[in-house]
Amino acid sequence: MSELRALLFDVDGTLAETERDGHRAAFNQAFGDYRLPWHWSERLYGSLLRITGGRERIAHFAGEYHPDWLAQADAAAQIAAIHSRKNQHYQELLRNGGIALRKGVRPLLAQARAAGLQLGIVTTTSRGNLEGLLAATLDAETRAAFRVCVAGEDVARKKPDPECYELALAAMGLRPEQALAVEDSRNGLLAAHGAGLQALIVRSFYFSDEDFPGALSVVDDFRDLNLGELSREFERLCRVTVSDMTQSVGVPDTVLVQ
Ligand code: XBP
Ligand code: MG
Repeated sequence: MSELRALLFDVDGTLAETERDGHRAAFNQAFGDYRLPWHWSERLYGSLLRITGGRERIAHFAGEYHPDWLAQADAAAQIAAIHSRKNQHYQELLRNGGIALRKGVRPLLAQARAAGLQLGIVTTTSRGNLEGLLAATLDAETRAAFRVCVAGEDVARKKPDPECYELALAAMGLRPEQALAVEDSRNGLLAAHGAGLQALIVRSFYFSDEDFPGALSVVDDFRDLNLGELSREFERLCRVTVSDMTQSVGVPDTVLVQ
């Protein structure tokens, strides 16, 4: 038996519905800026979400649909430039208040803090996007409560690789059986499980029909959650497979927001 000490939140799809009208729209704007005749429809974007990371997603799409373009000598540099432009568009949207937190997120954060749980963020998106979302949606005190934030730049391998969760646990000084991941995607679930964490799934627009084998619980809405019940279920099911590895890993400065 182990006690729940921390909640680790995924961002895209979980804290906010950022993908369809946020990242996707920004990718399309960037394609236009670079005069590429590419357009990611809602449906196509859903299938591209299997590839985590914006640069990786562009490269995968080009390989599938425009292999001649990808064969150019400077394709990697072009992808980096397109991705950077996409993030500028996305962050402008955030500054303009274009993306809200999902309903029920704020009360859950308040309940978790009142219950003495630590909070962390484990995302595949770029750090600037994460900071832009938090700045646009949360007050400074709540932002400061996220002591550990792991972003896409902090890892060598993105979700479904468990590296991001391992890094967060190490930074918080926690063992896997002391933290619960809050995710919306299969890749996120795999990353959490790979690091030995249990995961709560809150279904999002793009993963509404997905199977989530082994999840602690799958709900449609944050407002369906009861933190007390969740903690009890967590503690009942928690595997007691303690890994000392997480306590001996150093904490890179880049992982800490403050
Ligand atoms: C989200 C992602 C990201 C975003 C785009 O993962 O896979 O790639 O779609 O962000 P998570 P970038 O739900 O784990 O946050 O373009 O900055 O990669
Ligand atoms: Mg997600």
